[in-house]
Amino acid sequence: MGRRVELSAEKQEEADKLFKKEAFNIVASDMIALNRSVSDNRDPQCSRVSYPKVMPNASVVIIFHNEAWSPLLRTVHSVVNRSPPEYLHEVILLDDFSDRAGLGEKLDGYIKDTWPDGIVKVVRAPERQGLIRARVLGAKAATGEVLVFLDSHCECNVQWLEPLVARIKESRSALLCPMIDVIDAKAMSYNGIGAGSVGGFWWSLHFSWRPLPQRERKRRKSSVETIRSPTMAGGLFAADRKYFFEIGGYDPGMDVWGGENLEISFRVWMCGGTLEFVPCSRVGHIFRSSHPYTFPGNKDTHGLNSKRLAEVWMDGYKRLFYHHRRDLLVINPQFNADAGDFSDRLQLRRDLKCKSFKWYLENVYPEKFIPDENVIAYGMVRNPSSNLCLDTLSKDEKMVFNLGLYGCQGGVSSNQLFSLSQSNELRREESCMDSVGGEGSPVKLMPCHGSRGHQEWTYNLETKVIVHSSGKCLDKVEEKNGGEVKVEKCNGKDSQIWEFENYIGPS
Ligand code: UD2
Ligand code: MN
Repeated sequence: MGRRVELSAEKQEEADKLFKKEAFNIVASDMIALNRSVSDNRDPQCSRVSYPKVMPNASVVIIFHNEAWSPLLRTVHSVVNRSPPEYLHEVILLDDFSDRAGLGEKLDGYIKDTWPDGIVKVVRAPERQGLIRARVLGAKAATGEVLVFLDSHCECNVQWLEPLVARIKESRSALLCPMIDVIDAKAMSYNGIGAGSVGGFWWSLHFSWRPLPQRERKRRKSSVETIRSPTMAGGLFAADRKYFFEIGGYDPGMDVWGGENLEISFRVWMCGGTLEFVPCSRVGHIFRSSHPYTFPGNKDTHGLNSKRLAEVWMDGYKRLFYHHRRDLLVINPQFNADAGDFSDRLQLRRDLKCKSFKWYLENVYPEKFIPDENVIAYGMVRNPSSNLCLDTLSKDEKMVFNLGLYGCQGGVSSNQLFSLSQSNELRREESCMDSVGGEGSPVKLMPCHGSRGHQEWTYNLETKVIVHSSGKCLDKVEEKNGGEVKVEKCNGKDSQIWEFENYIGPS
């Protein structure tokens, strides 16, 4: 039933050792039945939905490179066992040139013995493709009406397939994601808590989970209705097979891992389709903290793939990506910033007559904060007497931490990019400067709450002081890199003087 695995001390030791290689607990996984059941954690409303008699059938494409045996086969068993045969056209196991023992003849033999009807097919890539081209190979081999992509370490929950194909029957231009449940990498328990309700992104072009937006709360009439999402995590989704290719499949110039999820998300919205999360379809996934495979040539494939997507889809907003990745801005052989030729993708965008990225931001992701648009000021926030600037000191911005100071970097460090918003927040993408207001209390960066109070700051252009809602002034503590800032009684001294790199003014 998806419960956690308890290991003896001895087995735990072995598991810890292997964890480094696999990035999940393979000892525990090997102890669990390949066809284990999981608890039905859907909204109770879901079991009362009735689906049409006739729905499109699906090819489930599972790509893998050197995946461990038990998670791979548990994925396949869960697909076959929990999909109604009339809608499961085939399962395609696309082997992206694995060289791990057991994934060759042994796998072929197991599949032939277990599913003699041929429902599960193995297709092998002649050389390493990376996950993006591997998925396209799998999709080309598929003949079902719908494509469903899965990672090779998933477990499908009860009735996972029906709501996906039912929605595609209604809307062929919808890309549909099941809700992703977490299979704990250590205990291998199937936990019904997905990380968030919809997908977003950071301007560094990493994916983020977001809470359910207000507008979706309003729009949806019931909890079983699909949720429109600006982006997807990438691995688990369904699409009408023909539509998937009509809108350009994937960018074949993208290597190994990363970026393709945002690329297809922006593309489907901008080119007339939708991206929807399906609450009644749930699939577990083992979230691993590192990649248990090689990156040929040691390339930063996430960076290079993201550069391609920024160049093709983001119009002028690509500047915000390059602010985080100046190293990718110029083609410098030393930094390996050559993302290759993407003229075919630009042509695709023209052929499909896709809308602008500005349209996407305004209509699909209106809550996305744009650091240099509709703001009072942005850029470095500099204390002139010391030439120190406000700086995140590279801390994890999903956490709460004390804001720091660092020598001003002339605009080349994204850690020093701050905005003074129209609602008087001093902020980053998601986090705001926050002070409880007591004299000498430190200033923290924490999630923006949007209701002013501790997060309200006003800038006085004449006196160059930043005044907190408590009436106190932003003050630097010590004149050194890594020093902190605090609020103090306003005194007009040099330590309370701040200049914004770009001042636009209130609108
Ligand atoms: C997430 C996605 C993943 C992909 C990635 C961004 C989820 C749950 N997972 O990372 O699907 O979109 O973000 O690129 O949304 N693989 C190959 N060839 C390779 C490398 C990987 O076939 O060269 C396979 C791998 O065996 C796995 C799948 O691709 O089945 C995804 O790789 P991952 O699980 O390492 O990615 P993940 O979940 O960290
Ligand atoms: Mn994965």
